[in-house]
Amino acid sequence: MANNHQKIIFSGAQPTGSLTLGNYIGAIQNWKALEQDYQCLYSIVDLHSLTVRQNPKEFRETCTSFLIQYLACGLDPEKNIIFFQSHVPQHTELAWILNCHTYMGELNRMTQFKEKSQRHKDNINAGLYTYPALQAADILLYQTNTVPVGEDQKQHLELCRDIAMRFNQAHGETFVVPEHHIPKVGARIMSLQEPDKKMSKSDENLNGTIFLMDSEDVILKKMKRAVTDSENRVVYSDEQPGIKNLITIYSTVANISIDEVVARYDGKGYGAFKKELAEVIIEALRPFKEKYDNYKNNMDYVETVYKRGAERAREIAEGTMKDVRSKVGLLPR
Ligand code: AQP
Repeated sequence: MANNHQKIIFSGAQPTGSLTLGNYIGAIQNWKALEQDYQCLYSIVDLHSLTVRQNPKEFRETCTSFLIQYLACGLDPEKNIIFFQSHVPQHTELAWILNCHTYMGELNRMTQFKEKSQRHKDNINAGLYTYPALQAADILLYQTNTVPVGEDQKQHLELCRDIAMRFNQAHGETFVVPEHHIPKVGARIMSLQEPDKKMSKSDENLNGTIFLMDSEDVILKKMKRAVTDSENRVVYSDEQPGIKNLITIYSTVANISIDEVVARYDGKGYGAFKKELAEVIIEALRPFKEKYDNYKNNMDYVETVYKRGAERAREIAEGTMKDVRSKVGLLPR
């Protein structure tokens, strides 16, 4: 359990497809940096993935693979609480109560709902619509102080804060009102094919997304095909969104400033830049791939990690739920 002075961090990713370089740069890379100073909870938010139809067998495999990918990214299960959202039933219990404190007008404004309902016209379900209330429950259950996320989650986080404040006002101080932590560089990694769209796990154009699990050859090919422009100058400018995105990726993965990247490739063409960027990514992902294979061969350990993680998470979550149930007037069990 967190000691009284330790701030709480919560974040998560949906287990659909496989983790992308966007997820890594926008979120997971920062999660790792926080584990020394904070009590961090990192969840695989499997219930959120059910807003899209899943094949049960494949979904179980994807969930397990996500947990292994978290570990392979270097998240330490001793320091952090790593768990599946569905293993902590308090998430859905609180989500219902928060649904009753969320207005339809607010949900109607969520851009992710609008985008996803465009993409899945045959399945615009109520879960997709009320997703932000479940996400608010994920965060508020743990009295989270800070949520490290990519730029795309900012709107949901603002709604989460509004729900927390509304609840506190109606029932008395119950939830910590969380802040978001959005990285200054890399908060929105764009598709390699359509640099005006964010890089996404579920993009049908696979060439737009680099997955952490991609082989070296695939990374090189995707990078070579990345959309740029005819300028052939490595310049960080809104006029050149494709190359701007690649410079951002270089800077965050190699951990050097944007200016340094630009200076390094001054006078060199896109060919050399893209090839070396692919090498930087491949190098950075090498330990990830080795660790992934090791964990994959040690499933007993992986199982212990998520079971222990859920136990620790349930203990904290139940503390909050006892208070919430009492505040809204439910009889003690
Ligand atoms: N392109 C991105 N750039 C920076 N950060 C990103 N994140 C996602 N895409 C980018 C951040 O990664 C964390 C986990 O995201 P998620 O699993 O909740 O999924 P998402 O935001 O819905 O991302 P996807 O890849 O687009 O998933 P699908 O295709 O399944 O909907 C979050 O902190 C997010 O900000």
